[in-house]
Amino acid sequence: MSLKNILLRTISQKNKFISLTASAVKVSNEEQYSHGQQNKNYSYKRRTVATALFSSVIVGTVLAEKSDKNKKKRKTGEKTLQAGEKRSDLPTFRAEEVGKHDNEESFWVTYKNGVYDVTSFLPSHPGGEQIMNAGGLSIEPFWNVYGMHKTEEVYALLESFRIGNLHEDDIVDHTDDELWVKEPARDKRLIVKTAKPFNAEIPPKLQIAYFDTPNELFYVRQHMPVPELDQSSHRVTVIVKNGTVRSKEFSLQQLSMFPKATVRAALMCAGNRRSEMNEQVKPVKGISWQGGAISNAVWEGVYLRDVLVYCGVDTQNTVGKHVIFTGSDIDATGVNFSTSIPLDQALNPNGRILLATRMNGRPLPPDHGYPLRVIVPGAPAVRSVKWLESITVSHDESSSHWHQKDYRSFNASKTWETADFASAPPIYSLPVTSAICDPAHGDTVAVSNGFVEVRGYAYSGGGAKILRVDVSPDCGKTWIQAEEMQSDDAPPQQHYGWTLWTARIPVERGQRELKLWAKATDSNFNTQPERFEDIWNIRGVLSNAYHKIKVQIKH
Ligand SMILES: Nc1nc2c(c(=O)[nH]1)N[C@H]1C(S)=C(S)[C@@H](COP(=O)(O)O)O[C@H]1N2
Ligand SMILES: [Mo]
Repeated sequence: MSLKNILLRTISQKNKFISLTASAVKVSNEEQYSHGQQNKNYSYKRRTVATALFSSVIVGTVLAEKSDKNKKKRKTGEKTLQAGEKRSDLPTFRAEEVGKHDNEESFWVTYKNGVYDVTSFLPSHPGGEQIMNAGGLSIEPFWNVYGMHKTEEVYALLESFRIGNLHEDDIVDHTDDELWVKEPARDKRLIVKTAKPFNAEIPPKLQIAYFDTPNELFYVRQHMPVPELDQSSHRVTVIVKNGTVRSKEFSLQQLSMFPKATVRAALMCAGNRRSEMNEQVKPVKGISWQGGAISNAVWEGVYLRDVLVYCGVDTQNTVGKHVIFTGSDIDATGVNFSTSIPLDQALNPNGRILLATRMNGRPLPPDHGYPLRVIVPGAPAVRSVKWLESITVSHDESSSHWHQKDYRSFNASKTWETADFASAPPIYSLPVTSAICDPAHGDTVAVSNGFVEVRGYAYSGGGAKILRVDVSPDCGKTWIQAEEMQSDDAPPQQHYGWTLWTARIPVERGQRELKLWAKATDSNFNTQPERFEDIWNIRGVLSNAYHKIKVQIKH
């Protein structure tokens, strides 16, 4: 096979690999601050890959030829530099420049600070064409998978091809790559906010294209790598702490003995629309979600309430008690993801809380909690713990970082210095919100019969239903009610799906620009606040002010 063909074949592989590895997006400092996931001590099993052959014979030969210089250095007592260490005698290259050298004519790779021209090594690479995947890139993520490279000899061989230093700003830390190589494949249409952990929103025009969001387009919010679980061996333990501690373990098979339950529920991250608060008022900490951290699905499983009652939970004395949900994903310090809700809320039949195994008629995808997750409809999605491992009824809330130091409510004057997380109320429900999905801010829109069509979603937490969506074409002087509303027919108190809406806005002849404001009203007759200023908070949660955009008009 010619190198050209190899290249063509490997380009698609390479793209796949890149999307799973470090390159694209780094976790923002804010997120690291709040979730501490930058530590490298994850206890995941190292991935071993048996596919690549590595012939020490060939390496030996090449080494003998190429590392003469190094040996001489050692003999003369000169300090030998570690592989990838910075060398002041060599020029500096930007990653962009290195990236151009990804073909058989000129083939460069990087390793830590080092830039290497390994073009002449290509024909003798023991792993054959595999090396083409690393063209113009760091070889670290690849060597983290193909661990047989991590020997003195290979490092020395690499160093013999050294031509320069990688610019400091372009050096990416790959030491934890192996945690991420098993991440599931993701739909390319998702808008990636951070790659590790994977956080992505659904593009607005796809949000309104389906009432129930296809599983592969459902927004994804991870704090850690996705754990690998199996539905046949998975167990969930229910622990009831009530003076004595009793616990019961359930396989998924055993769980399926409870009456089957189906609920249509949108999940919305408490940080949805955070970017608007961030841009319109002042900076907040957190992933800069636009309006795409909400999606809608039909979930199947069994009611949490039924399982708790079966396990002997006292349904009368509920005040002051909590239900802690723990997932299988663990952070750098070995702590499992966990959060809790009040027991009262967990037992409320209207709450329709599920232990769900299916999403839109299919098993849960790994990204959404396979094989088991909680769905707490109408609550911020953080309470819907994925990869559910245990359920604990306790006098205490979850002690986890995610429960204690995040997803709590503060007023607009609280700062990171003055905010007291311990006394701030945890967010267990969601306020009414809406967003315009089509057109997008800045779009040029066509007029048809004197109208512009505007489409979006609206949603409210706690089982409230959307009653009305209003759009203003003149900064609030007049409001036009959306005429088409698509929603689930569940009654108020139990209404957990979102509403998709369409409004028709009249425009004048010759009008070039249109400002649009959208707000929704729910079945409690709560409506969105106008300004982000009044609801600003340090974490940028519950960012539900009017959605305001501006578009150009084409007649
Ligand atoms: N085990 C576990 N559950 C979790 C999370 C997580 O990181 N680990 N993230 C939570 C948050 S903050 C959100 S917004 C939702 C996102 O659910 P989705 O990825 O299925 O959209 O999952 C919640 N459940
Ligand atoms: Mo979230």
